[in-house]
Order: sequence, then structure tokens, then C-alpha cells
Amino acid sequence: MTSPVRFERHDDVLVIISDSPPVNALGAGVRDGLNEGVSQGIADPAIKAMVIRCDGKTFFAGADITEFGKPPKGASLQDVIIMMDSSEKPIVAAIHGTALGGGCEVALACHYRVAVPSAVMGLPEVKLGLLPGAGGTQRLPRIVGVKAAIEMVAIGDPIPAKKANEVGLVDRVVGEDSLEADAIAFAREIADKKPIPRVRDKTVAPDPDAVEAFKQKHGKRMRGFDAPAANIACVVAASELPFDEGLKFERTEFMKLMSGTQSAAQRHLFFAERQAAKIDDVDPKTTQLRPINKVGVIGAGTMGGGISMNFLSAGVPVTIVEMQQDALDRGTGVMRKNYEASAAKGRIKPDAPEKAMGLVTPTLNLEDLADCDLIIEAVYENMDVKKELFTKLDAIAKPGAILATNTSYLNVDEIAAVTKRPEDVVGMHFFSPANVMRLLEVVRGEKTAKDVLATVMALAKKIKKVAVVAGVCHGFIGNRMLSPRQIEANKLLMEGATPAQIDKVHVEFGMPMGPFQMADLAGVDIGWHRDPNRIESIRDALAAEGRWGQKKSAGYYDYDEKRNATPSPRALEIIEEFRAKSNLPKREITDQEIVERTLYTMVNEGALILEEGKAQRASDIDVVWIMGYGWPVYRGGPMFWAQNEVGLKKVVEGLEKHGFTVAESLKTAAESGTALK
Ligand code: TC6
Repeated sequence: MTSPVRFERHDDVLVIISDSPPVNALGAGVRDGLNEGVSQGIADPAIKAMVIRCDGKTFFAGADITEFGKPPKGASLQDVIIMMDSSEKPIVAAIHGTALGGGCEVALACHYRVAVPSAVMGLPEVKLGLLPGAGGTQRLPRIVGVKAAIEMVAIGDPIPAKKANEVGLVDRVVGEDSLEADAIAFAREIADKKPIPRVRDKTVAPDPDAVEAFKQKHGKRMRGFDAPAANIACVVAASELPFDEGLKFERTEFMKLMSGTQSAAQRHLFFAERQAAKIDDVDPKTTQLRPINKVGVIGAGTMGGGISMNFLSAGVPVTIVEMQQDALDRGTGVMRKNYEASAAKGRIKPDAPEKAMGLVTPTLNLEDLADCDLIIEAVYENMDVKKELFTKLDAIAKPGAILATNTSYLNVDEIAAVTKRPEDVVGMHFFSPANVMRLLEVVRGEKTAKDVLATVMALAKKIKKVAVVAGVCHGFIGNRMLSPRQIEANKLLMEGATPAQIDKVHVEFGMPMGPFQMADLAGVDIGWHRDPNRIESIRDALAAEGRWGQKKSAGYYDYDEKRNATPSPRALEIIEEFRAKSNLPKREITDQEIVERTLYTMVNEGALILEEGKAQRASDIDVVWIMGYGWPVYRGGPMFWAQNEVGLKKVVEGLEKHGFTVAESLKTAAESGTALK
């Protein structure tokens, strides 16, 4: 097999070039090639310095994640790095694209680094539940200090070349189009400089205040995760231990993370996210996409406004339609305010709000959508309303325009059937707040054309969403799985559990909130028939007494003016009164029973969704629940959790114990020890 790494001599400089698409990940072949190249450079008396660079779109984007968990092959990254570091001839890393993870560690082990202005450098291992295990946690702080190093390893966001240059990570920013030539020239400049600067020879002062301040500031976002604390501990070790001992400490912590369930879950998510973009029977290479240069959004409420912002931020003009002028003004006003708030916080450029809002055409006239390439309706969730609207859109929209509904439950085929072009109709289910939440469920109707699907998937990427294809069924993937959880949570209340107990189990599991906290946030009155004489559930009883949740400072919980929740004696009384009427005996409910009945049932529903072909793969379900509903990233999504953390046998036993009908595919997978697909 030919090596992905080649060597080119430029007189006294040896250029070592990796060409391993798509991202020059440091797989065995690349590591062996680097090993060989650096060895040759060291051994050859005619060579004074070396340059390491990559072909293609990026410098090494990290270790090859697909190799993790498999038996080691080829030279280890650690050994290659130690050889580079020890070389008596200087090595220059020439960086473009993204120098990430192991790639950044290779650069740190080089004696000098040059980068093009568009390059970024970072150690994102924490996002995979890991830490930079090839000396990154020991070298980085020795260059940038403890405070900046912790930011980089425990959050994992990369920094641009200019910033890297300011903090000393990059020695020179070179020409965008002359990386190799500039790197070779730089190598000649420094070739005879002695001593060769080695990061390992530096020391870094401890900074306990910075460590503490970081933990205070980011404690909430790190809740439940193992990797951030391990990354921080390694950086602290770099400031307290000699280099070699620090390396050993890093290795031990790395191995702990690598063998744990969290990293396996986070790596699963990395690939699941990318897999979700693929549609089994649609080839993006041969499918001609429809051009989307203008989008129409119907409804300027919270949802319509949020949806519009996605396109505006991506530079796509939006025509936004409302029925009343005041609603239209309110809607566009909220959008502007949201943009201005982001600009004030420095999250977007100061002129971004003006730019985005300049792309909006507000109107009361549905006919103004005639020139739109994609029209998304975000109106009231009612089949008759949607059918009437789609009938009108069918008459207005230009031929080839994609007609999308943002429905979260309704039958997309039934909506499509009122048009003469059901092949152009698709579901685009955004999650609230639609300008923030990354998930987009793309609902594929029976007749949705393949190019419509491919276009919407590509567009999702453009507006930075993670799109998952779902089939038509009540609630699609996400809300359909929410349903058994809600049903069981309510039954558990009736049997003797409290809202606080059920929510606590969910929060300790890692969800941002439990089912009743969520109900209080969304509004206990949602879906209530508003008839105080018709009390059919605990929820009705609470709603009838005006306990509509956070907006009324009372729901399943009581709220103070800062919206802090405390268990509500009155809500508990209402629950007791309702329970007494049903004559159900009250009993002690264990936390385990709550897990089995509210979470195992979701897995069961997920298995049914797969059986019915409403999701393409189990990992798509995981993406939906992590991106759309706050399932803890470190548990990899419900299907991954069931298979890899709990075990399907145990899930099946738990479901059967409580009398649930278990999905056939779940039973079979549990019995045969195979994966749910
Ligand atoms: C590490 O380094 C640990 C070190 C410890 C040492 C002991 N490995 O994202 P895209 C694939 S941990 C294998 O769509 P983009 C990806 O699956 C690693 N494969 O492209 C996809 O395959 P598909 C630290 C990888 O242009 C294809 O490449 N590094 C890897 O939107 C294209 O990917 C990271 O965490 C990999 N490392 O973004 C960086 N990376 O076409 C991870 C990508 O078959 N990578 N693939 O679906 C990224 O963040 C992004 O891929 C990117 C490019 C920014 C490099």
C-alpha cells in the first residue's frame, strides 16, 4: 500500500507532506509516514531543517477517531511526537485549515509553527469525552499559561491563527496562498539558531485562582461530564510536575477516559451527527439540488421569527407573512431585539443586526410569497388551518417551490394531499427557540421528491442545523418518544410519586429538567379545554386552579420572583385530592422504577419507530434526543444508552416487569445480543 505521506527535498529543507483525505486524520499510515519522514530528515546530513504540512483542505484534524477502541497499529502518536521533539534539527509545522486534537499536538511538538491567516488551532478532545493524550495538556500551558490552556482544553473551542500568534502558539502568520514557500523560507531562517526551542524545556507557574474562577464560571455546563475535570487536572499537573511526570499523569487520565462509557457515547455522537445527514436512497452526488435564494415564512410568532432568523443569519432573504399588522410589527421587532442582544454580547458583529434585518420583507399578503423558493408555514397547530393554507399556497407558489410545514405532530401526507404537488411538500420541524436549537426533523412524506429532501438537508447544513430524516407518524421521532415518558410520569404521580421525585431522577440522569419542570416552563394550560367542570387529569386540576406554570408563578411547583422553584404544598394537595377520587392506592415508588417506566419506555418506542421505518437508523434517534431534548451528551442518546450502558436484556426485563408490550425488534436484539438498527 502506498503511504499517505511523501517527502520532498528543497535543498537543505525536507518537506514532509501528508495527503490523507478527507481531513488528514492521524491514522496508522500517516503516523508511520511521519515517523519515516522525520527519521530520514534526522539521518540525512544534507538536511538542516524540516517542514511538516498537509495537502487537501486541512492540516491534521486529529487522531483517527475510527481507530479508538481497536487494537493499536503502527507507530504510536506519542512515540512520533517524542522523536520530533527530540530532533536536533528544527521542525516547522506549516498549518492551514484546522490543526485539531492530535494535529495540534503534532504542531506543539514541532519547534516552530507558521500558519495561514484562515487556519485555526484547538484541542477539542473534551468534546469527545477525552483529553489531548499526546502531551497536549503538558505543552499547551507551557506556551499560553494555565488560564488560557484551561479555556482551550476544557471547553475545546479552537482559536484563529491571529489569536494563536498573539498568545505564542504560532510564530509567524504567513501568506494565505504561499504556505509551503513561506514555511521553507522560515525554516532556512531558523535552521542554525541554537538552542532549538523545545516546549518541554519551559515551565509554567501555577494559577489556582484561574482554575477556581473557571470552575465557578463553567460548573453548570460541565455538570455530569468526566472529561472537563480531567483536562483541568492535567493542566494543573503541568504547572506542578516536571514534564515527564506530567506526561505520565496525562496518560493515566487519558486511559481512564478512553475506557469509560462517556467517551464512547460522545464519539458515537460525533459519527451519528454526520451519519444523520445521509439519506439511504438519495445520492447527494447525483441529485440536482433546487436553488434556494429566497425563503418565505408564514407566522411571525416565536416559532416563525426564530425560523426566519436562521436564514437571515445565513444571508438568505426572507419574506415573512402575518395576518395582522401589529403581530407582524411585534414579530419583526422581537427578531431585531434578539439580534441586537447578540451583538451587545459580542456574539455577532456590530453591523450583523442591520444586515440581517435588511434582508426581511414583512407583509400581510400571502401572494408576496410567489417568488420564494421555499415556503415554511409556522401557524397554529390545527389540521384544518394547515390544509386551508396549503391549498392557498398551491395556487400562489411558483412551480418547483418547496412547501414545508413546521408541524410537530400532524400528518404531512394529509397536508400534502390538498395540493397538486405533494412531491414538493415536506416537513421541517424546528425546535424552540428555533434560532438556537440545532435540531431539525425533516419529515419525509410518502410522495416527497428526493431532490426536495436533498435540498432541505443541504440547506439545513447551511443554516448550521443538524437535520434528521423522520417518516410520517404522530409526533415523528422526538415528540412520539416524549409521549410514553409523559404518560408514565403522570401515572407515577397517581401512584404516589411526587413531581419533585420524578424530576430529580431525570435531572440526576443528566437532563436539563424533568417532565414536570418542563410542563411548568411550557405552560400547564397547554392543551387544556378551559372547562373547570371537566377535570380529567392532575394537569387539568392544576390548570383549573390557575396553576399554569412559571408564567403564573405556580404550577407543579411554586416560583419566586426570580423563577426559582420550590415543591408546592398546594400542588401536592391537588394531586392527593385527584388521586383520592380515583381510589388508587398510594405506594412507595423507587427511583429505579421511575427510570424503567419513563426512560425504558422511550427506548421501546424508539425500537417501534425503527421497526416501522420512521427513522433510518438508531443513531438518528440519539441525535434527535440529544440535539432537541437535552438528553445528556455523555449518555449518547436513548438507543446508545440502552444498548451500551444499561444492556438491552435489562431494558426488556424492566419493561416486562411493569407489563409493557415490548417491541419485537427490541426483544430479538436483546436475545441475540445484536444491535438495534
Ligand atoms: C484526538 O485527536 C485525540 C488525540 C489523543 C492522542 C492519543 N477521525 O466533519 P466533516 C471524518 S481526538 C476520523 O463532515 P467538515 C468525518 O467523520 C480528535 N474521521 O467535515 C467525515 O466522514 P464522512 C480531535 C474524521 O469539513 C469526514 O471526515 N479532533 C475525523 O465539516 C468529514 O468530516 C477532532 O475532534 C477524525 N478525527 O469539518 C476534530 N474528523 O464523510 C474532529 C473528521 O464519512 N473533526 N472525520 O461522514 C472535525 O471537527 C471536523 O471534521 C473538521 C472538518 C472541522 C475537521
